[in-house]
Amino acid sequence: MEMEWEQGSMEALQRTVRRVWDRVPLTRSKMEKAGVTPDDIKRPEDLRRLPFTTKQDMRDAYPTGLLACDRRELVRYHASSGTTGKPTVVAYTKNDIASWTECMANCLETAGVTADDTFQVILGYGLFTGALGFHYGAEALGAAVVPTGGGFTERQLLLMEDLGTSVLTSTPSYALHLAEIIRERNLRDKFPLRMVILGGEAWSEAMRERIEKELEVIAIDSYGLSEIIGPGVAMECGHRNGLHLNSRHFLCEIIDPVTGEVLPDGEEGELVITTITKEAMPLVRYRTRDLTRIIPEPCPCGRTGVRLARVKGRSDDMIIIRGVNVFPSQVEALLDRIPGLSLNYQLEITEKDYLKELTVHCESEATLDAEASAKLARLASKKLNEGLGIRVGFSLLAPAALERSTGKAVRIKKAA
Ligand code: DLL
Repeated sequence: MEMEWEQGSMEALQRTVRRVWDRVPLTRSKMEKAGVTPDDIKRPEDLRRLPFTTKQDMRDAYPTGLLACDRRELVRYHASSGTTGKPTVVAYTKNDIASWTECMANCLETAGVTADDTFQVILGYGLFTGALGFHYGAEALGAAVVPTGGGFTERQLLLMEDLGTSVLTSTPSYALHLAEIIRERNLRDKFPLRMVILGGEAWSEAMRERIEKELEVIAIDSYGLSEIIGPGVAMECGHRNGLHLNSRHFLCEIIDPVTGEVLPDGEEGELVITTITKEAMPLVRYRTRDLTRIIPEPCPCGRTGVRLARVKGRSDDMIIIRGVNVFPSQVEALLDRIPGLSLNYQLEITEKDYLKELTVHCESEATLDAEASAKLARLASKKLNEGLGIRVGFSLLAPAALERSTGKAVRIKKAA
């Protein structure tokens, strides 16, 4: 299969490979093991000769072992929550922030945002890449940004009305929650909202339809991940039938998650991304663990680059609650620090008012009386909320209440 690349992509890939070879020992030693050097990368097919970079590599290199620049060139850090209590840290140079801004501005233009829009950012500001990515991109495009951040529904509604918000970005679950309230209170006529840009978690076509109908808007899918840059990796156009990859900055492949073989266009597998413009933390063949496929047919909008189907979900067990990533093992590490709790636990995910909620069920080590149980449950609840940074439910179980597994434990409780 002949790969179609943008002009300049080959040179950009060669520069990136040379950069990690020269500056990132971990990646260089993987390349040496794979028997490939920067000089071997001459044609698009040679991309496949390069070793994968994995989430485990990011963990092993915590916090900045994959840096490919001098520390003094850094201007920003972001982080996403990790499995062992340690987050995955990502870093940016000035040029990286400029590329990211360009990526986001491109993406927003693809979605149909213009300088005339008032753009409300309903995503978390802070270590999460979501809000600041959209923020910079929308400003660069000339839109008027309203940086409300996540939550505080009443204030969101107030500012949407008073400032005339025409486009907002949030997670799909929050957008649906907002839509419900707007309908209940009959507020739809109060603002000129015309578009919502949604991402950060997997969502279905059914969810899109509901949001579009409820809010009388178009809902655009937006994809990205911190390790690669944040949001701004790929975005849908107004046709809403696949995500246009930002091909000037990223190369993508779809692989069989088990064998690692590159799959032909159209087949579903794990998305692998190579960054070709990043300076601080360029990643070669990063295994995203996200499942999708390349849509081979051209988009009616006329854009010719790579188009990805909606990301179906992750190939592993990550749970995303209100845009925040939660891993079972991360919960485990927190439970482990609470005296009196066993490590026999299960996570239950429910949906309330279209928002995902997480409940942690965990056994106590010993049989406790009512007062001691209540005290332990309160402590566990507090520690979990603090440790995860989101509100979670907690239920204390008696010893041996959960079914034991002979193989891997079932950490995610099946719906009844
Ligand atoms: O969620 C970046 C982002 C923020 C993208 C806002 C779009 C909008 P992380 O916290 O590192 O970064 O989580 C990245 O979230 O690997 C996917 O599993 C999932 N994800 C992100 N966007 C989508 C989407 C941000 N549109 C991880 N559809 C990714 C499905 C998505 N899953």
